Amino acid sequence: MTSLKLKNYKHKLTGEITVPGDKSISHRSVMFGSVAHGETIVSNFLPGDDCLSTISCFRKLGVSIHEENDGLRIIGKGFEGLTEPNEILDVGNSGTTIRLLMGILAGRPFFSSIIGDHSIGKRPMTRVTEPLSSMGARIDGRKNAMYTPISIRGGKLNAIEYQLPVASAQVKSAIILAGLQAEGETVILQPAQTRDHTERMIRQFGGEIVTEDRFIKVKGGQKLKAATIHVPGDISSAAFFLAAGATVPESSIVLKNVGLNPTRTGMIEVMKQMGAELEIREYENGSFEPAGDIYIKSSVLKGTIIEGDMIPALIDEIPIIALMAAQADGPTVIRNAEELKVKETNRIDTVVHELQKLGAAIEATDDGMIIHGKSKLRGGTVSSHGDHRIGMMLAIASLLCEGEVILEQPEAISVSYPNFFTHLNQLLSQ
Ligand code: SPQ
Repeated sequence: MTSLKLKNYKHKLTGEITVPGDKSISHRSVMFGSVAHGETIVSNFLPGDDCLSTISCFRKLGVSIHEENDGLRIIGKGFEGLTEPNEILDVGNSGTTIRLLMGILAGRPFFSSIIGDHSIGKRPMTRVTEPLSSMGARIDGRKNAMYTPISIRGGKLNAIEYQLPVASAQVKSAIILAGLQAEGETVILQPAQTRDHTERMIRQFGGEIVTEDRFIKVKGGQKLKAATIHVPGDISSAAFFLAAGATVPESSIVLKNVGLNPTRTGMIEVMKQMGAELEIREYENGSFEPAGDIYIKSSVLKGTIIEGDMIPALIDEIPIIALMAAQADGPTVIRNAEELKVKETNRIDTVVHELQKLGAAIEATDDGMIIHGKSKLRGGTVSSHGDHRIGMMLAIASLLCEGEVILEQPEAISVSYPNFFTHLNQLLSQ
């Protein structure tokens, strides 16, 4: 196990960085490029471990994917161009890869088996295997297809009408991807709006999908056409530097080319609510995914309440929001975020335990946490527990700790932000 010593107490951050490509959009660009017809070009693709796992799975399914410059060239031959893999598909640490991949494989007339790492082996898959089985796929796996290893024998699918039991973009996307291959029209009702990258990408690949309020309708048998995709920067990666800029005294930084899809910008709304001094300059480039530059300065923050329909728009940012809240005046309450328990780690537990070790006044609740503001943070030994977002949150926490922080398992960060420490050092060195 590796560890990293971090000590930059209250060292201001200045300058600008361009955060790497969005992870959710990068995954989808490989998947849609693989099932469309023709040559898809992807630029600003995120070369994080999770997205590399997606590439590896689609190569095993017979797709030619070339890594060129900062992007990809994918030769798609339609859904029917995918071929039975003669190796096990390994999704590594990536929940997005396994769940969306199952949606695609559900409609393919061949056998595949899927595994992932230790963390994936603990994440619930029934939320996807159940609706896909009811569409006609034959799926099995450990504990009645709850966990990996999973096997799928796909084939002819029927459309379904399905009410999502959880607000999850991954479950929604898996059903949409199966729906594109099914007979009839699939109708999905979401309990709350979740990230809509799949819906936007279908249109970009020439497909049709209807989104009305919380209903989504997609017809089967559509033929997707290759596209050119520019991936904007990942707001979930920018989030770590937004929090650092707001909490470390005398900081002033610019984050360039950040994706500003309204289903992902919950953290920005929360920061405004907390009194952060930030400015957004959105580009007017007509892209299928909006983007812009974010300017952030150190700010006097106040506690807030985060709950209900806001949660899906900032679910991955809660670890770093918790750290920011520990520096704010007054308490912050986070509710209705039980989905955190089934991420790469149980993020309620890992956030609370690791921040407590550094001296934060934070407590776990059944569906979130309560963070008492203005905590004086000391140093200590903490761990990412193999979760990239916990690792990055703790690295930012070290900027606010009087003593040295030793971060165990920092390598997990390469799942979504391989050059995180290069960017951090760049902002600290100006
Ligand atoms: O891919 P993975 O491992 O599930 O990644 C995470 C993350 O923190 O990067 C969650 F752990 O992001 C999910 C996110 O939480 C990515 C995602 C997507 O691309 O569709 C949707 C969200 O998950 P869910 O379960 O709410 O649909």
